[in-house]
Amino acid sequence: MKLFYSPTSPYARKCLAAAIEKGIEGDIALLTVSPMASTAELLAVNPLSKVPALVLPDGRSIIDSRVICQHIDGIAASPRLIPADPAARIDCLTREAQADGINDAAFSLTMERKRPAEQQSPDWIERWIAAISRSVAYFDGRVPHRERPDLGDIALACALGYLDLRHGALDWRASTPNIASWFAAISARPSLARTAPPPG
Ligand SMILES: N[C@@H](CCC(=O)N[C@@H](CS)C(=O)NCC(=O)O)C(=O)O
Repeated sequence: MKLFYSPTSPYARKCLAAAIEKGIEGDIALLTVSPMASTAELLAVNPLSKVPALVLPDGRSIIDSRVICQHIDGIAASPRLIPADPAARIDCLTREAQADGINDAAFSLTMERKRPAEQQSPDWIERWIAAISRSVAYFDGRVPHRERPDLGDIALACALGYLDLRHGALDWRASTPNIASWFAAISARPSLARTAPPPG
């Protein structure tokens, strides 16, 4: 399989970390691309020009990190990243969606702040920061105590890592000590340590 990947993308990191947790990363070749460059290779697999995108051995492509992670989880029976029990599954996927929502707001904020100052929207910036802050607080009140992380946990760790990478000034740990401790511990797992974004 080929994974269109960017080392700074929290969505792509989630997929690679999931593959490492499943023990199948050796089956995945990384193709590092900048989605903003919209190369012909990336557009051929994802007309949205977004990473991650996964190309299967038979040539089919899968886009969107949540769909890719479902595929990765189905490749090997264990460990399960998405629980089989219907209620636990929905809980896990909801936490993944919430964490990805942090990424959506944080990525929008990153791109907005790259625009000339006079073109930036203070209203949108305020809205994205508020969404991030509420979502981190949501997780602070629901600190996971699982023996093994599930996909929701991996997604959350990748989202918090992206906040550190791009939005350190938000100082998300200041009012969320519970999830900050959890994040410090889970970050030592090989799946997350090996996929940590490059500094800067
Ligand atoms: N919902 C998508 C979001 C992917 C996404 O937005 N990736 C960013 C990189 S972090 C991207 O490729 N952006 C390019 C663009 O928005 O044009 C997923 O979960 O895979």
